[in-house]
Amino acid sequence: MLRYLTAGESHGKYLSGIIEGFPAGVKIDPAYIAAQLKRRRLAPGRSARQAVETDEFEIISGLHRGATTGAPVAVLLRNAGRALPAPSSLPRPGHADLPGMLKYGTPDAVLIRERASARETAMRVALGSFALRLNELLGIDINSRVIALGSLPSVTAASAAQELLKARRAGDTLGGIFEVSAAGVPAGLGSCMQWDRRLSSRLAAALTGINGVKGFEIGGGFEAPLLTGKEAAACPELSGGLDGGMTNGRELLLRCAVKPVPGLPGGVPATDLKTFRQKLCVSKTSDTTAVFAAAVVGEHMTALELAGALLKKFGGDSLPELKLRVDEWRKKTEKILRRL
Ligand code: EPS
Repeated sequence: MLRYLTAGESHGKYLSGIIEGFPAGVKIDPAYIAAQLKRRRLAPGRSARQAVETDEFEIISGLHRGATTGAPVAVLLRNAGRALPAPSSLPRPGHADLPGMLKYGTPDAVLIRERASARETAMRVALGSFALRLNELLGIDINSRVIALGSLPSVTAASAAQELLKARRAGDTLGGIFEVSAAGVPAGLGSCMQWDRRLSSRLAAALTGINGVKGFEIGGGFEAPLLTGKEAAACPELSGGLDGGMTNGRELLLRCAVKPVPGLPGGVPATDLKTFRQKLCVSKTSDTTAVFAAAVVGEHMTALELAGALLKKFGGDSLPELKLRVDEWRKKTEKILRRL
C-alpha cells in the first residue's frame, strides 16, 4: 500500500512529507523534483510570495545514489517567506478560517490559515514527483492544461496573461478549469467490487482535496447527461478512461473547477469574532488565480493515486519486478483490447 503524509505550516520553518510503500530502484534526479516544484511555484497568476520562495528541499531518507531503496522517502522543504502573521480574530470569508476556528476552538484565524494555505501543496508536488517518475518509467504519460480562465472561452499563454493582468489591475481574482490526462494507463486498475476501491472515488478524493477545487468531472461527466443513450454510445471517449471504477485502457481524462481566489487586495467585508463588528478583510498575499498552480498539483495527485493503484494490482517491491508484471499484463490485455 502506498501512503503519504505532509506536515508544516505556510510560514513555519519547513514543510515535511513522507511517502511510504514506494518501490526500490526508481532512479530520480533531485533536478527533476526541483523542476516540478518550479512549475507549480512559477505558474501564471501567482502572488508576490512566489518571488521570495525558492522551494529549496532535501531528501533525508529513502534515496541512495540517485535511486529509491524501498524505505520511506522523507522530504524537507524550506519556507523562505517565514514571517508568521500577527494573530487575527477576523476569519477571511471563503477560506478555511471560520469553520477551522469553530472546529479547533481557537480565537486566532492565523493558526487555521497557516495549515490550510495552499503552500502545503508544494510538498504534495515534491512527494508526487516520485510517483510521476514511477508512472513515466512504466510508460504512463501524465499531463495537465488549463482549459478555462475567468470568462475566457479558450486559454492560450497570451490570452491568459492578458486576462490575469486585467483582473490584477481591477483588484480582482479569477477561477478556472484544469484538465489532467494520463495516457498509457493499463486496463483494470481500481475495482468495481466496493465503492471505496473504485479508482474514480480515489481520484475524486485526491483532486477535490486540492485547495480551491469545487467541481470534478471524469471524461464527459457533465456533458454526457445532455445526450441520449444512443448518442452517448457513439462516443466511448466520454468514459474518460474509467468504467465501473476501473481503468478501461483508454486515456484517463479528469477535470477540476477551481473557484476564484476569495482573498481580494481591495478587501471583502468580514465579521471580527472578538467584537462581532464588520471590518474590511484585505488580502495582500493572495494569488490572482490558483488554477495554473492547481493544475500542476493535479498531475501529481493523479500520479500518486495511479502509483497506488498500480502497486495494489501488480505488487512488487522494486521497479524491475513491478515493470515485468505490468508489461506482461499489458501484453495480455492489449491483445484483447486491440480486437474490439
Ligand atoms: C495562499 C495564500 C498565500 C499564497 C499561498 C496560498 O500564502 P500565505 O497567505 O500563506 O502567505 O502565497 O501560496 C503559497 C505560498 C504557495 O507556495 O503556493 C492561500 O491562502 O491558499
